[in-house]
Amino acid sequence: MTEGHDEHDLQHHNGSSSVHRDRSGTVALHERHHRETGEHPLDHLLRPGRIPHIWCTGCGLGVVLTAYLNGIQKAGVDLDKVAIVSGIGCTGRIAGYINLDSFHTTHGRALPFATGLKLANPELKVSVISGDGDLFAIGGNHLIHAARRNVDMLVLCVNNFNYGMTGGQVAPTTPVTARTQTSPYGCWEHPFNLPYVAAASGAVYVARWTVLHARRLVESVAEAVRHPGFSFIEVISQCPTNFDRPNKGGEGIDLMHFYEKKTVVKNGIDPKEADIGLYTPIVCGKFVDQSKPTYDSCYTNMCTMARGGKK
Ligand SMILES: Cc1ncc(C[n+]2csc(CCOP(=O)(O)OP(=O)(O)O)c2C)c(N)n1
Ligand code: SF4
Ligand SMILES: [Mg+2]
Repeated sequence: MTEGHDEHDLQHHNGSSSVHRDRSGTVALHERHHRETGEHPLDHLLRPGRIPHIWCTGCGLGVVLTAYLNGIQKAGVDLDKVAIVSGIGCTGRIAGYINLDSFHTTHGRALPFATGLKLANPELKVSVISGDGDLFAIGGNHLIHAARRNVDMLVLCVNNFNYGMTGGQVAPTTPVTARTQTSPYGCWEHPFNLPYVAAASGAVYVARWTVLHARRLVESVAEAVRHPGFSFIEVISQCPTNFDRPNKGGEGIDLMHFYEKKTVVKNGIDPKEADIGLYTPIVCGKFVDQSKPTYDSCYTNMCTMARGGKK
């Protein structure tokens, strides 16, 4: 993928597609629509005008998109009140393919944009969907502070261990010894363990899945969207073009087999035990699920207090 597709870094897609869009959120209606029209049950949530997509053969991002759409429907929230925000990258393209209010913002700035949306309109259910580089390199500062403040939103981070869109540079998630365009002899930097960073920063819901765990990811998205506060889900996904090729990890299907063999689900463990190496076993699961007051509710209370109790 090249960044040439990003001539408009900031785009607002507000649902102008002519595809039938069922706002009721009920699966039964979607299935009937599918039977009657022959469309895929998720077509009403996609923008056919933006297809064909830019993703490479064997990339895991299609699974993430499908799982998110199924999860947000399963959450049972009003789809008119859902806002999706992304930064820049192959992952960031997800926002533009979804036929809901979606914003493709600048690199690393999805979280401040999403925080502003939420504060201006607390009724919104905000989801940020972006890559490991976008959220933990250029946007790392925003990530830790949004988690610390417990802003009510879901952050879905696709970790493919590199900057996929720009040709496969080293990222803060690249495992030690992994070869990338900018670490041709092997990465020697210590990578972040993303669930550990999110949890230590204050996230109230933290989970990790791979693209093989599509059903668990759907459940997790539905649960996290309903969970008040800052929810963080990491999805490990292959990048057969730019990461797995130099590291001889194989094609997309080989990586799916790898996830099948090498992942272990350990719900409830301390996320600091969930480090990842280069093609070493991956611990998945829901690691954190707790409650604390959200930034937006505290802010609203403080405003009420400052007005002498008037709402
Ligand atoms: C301010 C700024 N710096 C750098 C870039 C170039 N850039 C675009 S996407 C990207 C990396 C994306 O990596 P990641 O977030 O991991 O997403 P992926 O493509 O791997 O899904 C970079 C560095 C940019 N668009 N804007
Ligand atoms: S395989 Fe890599 S470069 Fe290709 S679309 Fe997926 S993340 Fe981007
Ligand atoms: Mg990436």
